[in-house]
Amino acid sequence: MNRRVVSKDERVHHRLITLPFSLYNEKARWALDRYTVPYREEPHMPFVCSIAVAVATRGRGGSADRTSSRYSTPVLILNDGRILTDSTDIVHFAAAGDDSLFPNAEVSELVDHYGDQLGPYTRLLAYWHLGSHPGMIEQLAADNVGRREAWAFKRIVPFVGSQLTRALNLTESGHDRALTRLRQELDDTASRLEHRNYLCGDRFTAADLTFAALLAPALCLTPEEGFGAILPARASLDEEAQSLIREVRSHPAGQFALRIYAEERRRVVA
Ligand SMILES: N[C@@H](CCC(=O)N[C@@H](CS)C(=O)NCC(=O)O)C(=O)O
Repeated sequence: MNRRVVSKDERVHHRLITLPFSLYNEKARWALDRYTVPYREEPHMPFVCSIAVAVATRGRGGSADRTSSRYSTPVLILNDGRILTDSTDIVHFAAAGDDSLFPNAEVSELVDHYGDQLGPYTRLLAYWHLGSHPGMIEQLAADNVGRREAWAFKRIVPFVGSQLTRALNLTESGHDRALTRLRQELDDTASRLEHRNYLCGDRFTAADLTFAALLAPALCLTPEEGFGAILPARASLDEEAQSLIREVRSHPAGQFALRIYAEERRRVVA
């Protein structure tokens, strides 16, 4: 899949280092696409993406937070040398000049809330199910990163698997807690939406973008639905994973995220 060439003008592109199928990366990519920021994506697999970040930032990385390490993605290397190492910073950068994406503190608080309270749990559930499907992470590599990296990644899958298990607490109790937290966030989000069309009122904001992007793996969105990378085909998943996806897709908050993708993921704001 060739997603590297976004800008026609090679002189002005920024570099976006990603873990392509990751939710925080999708959030950043969505904002850059929306505001037609010229960038070239450099997609990498787990672990490899951290090395790419270390190299691009000359070892400095960004700052760790509750959900990530100093070497997490997305990282946007601007063509003037500045480096943005957090998805929310990248969304702010992309939307600069358009106040409608971050109109007030409520929106910013909700963006942070979903970053802390939704993203880590959809991510854990996605890796949990990935781990129970032999060969699937290799297929993700084949579908989303360069051929050479996909080939090399196959050789380090066991090592990356054990790193992910440790870093994300991929245990039975971690899984159960993630499921409980995901369901809680879905219910809370649906309550917010009872009397409004968007999470913070009557207009699309960064809160809607963040919620939809961070829920994307649990919806198992396709490129046709607007997702900017390739997730496993739903039909290739076992019944437990498919049933979770059905549950999320039919939940009012999941329905909302699907609507936001359909209406806003390909919208371009001049
Ligand atoms: N708060 C960060 C979270 C980013 C994050 O957790 N990225 C993950 C991918 S989903 C990652 O790169 N993990 C590898 C690592 O942290 O070393 C953001 O919003 O940018």
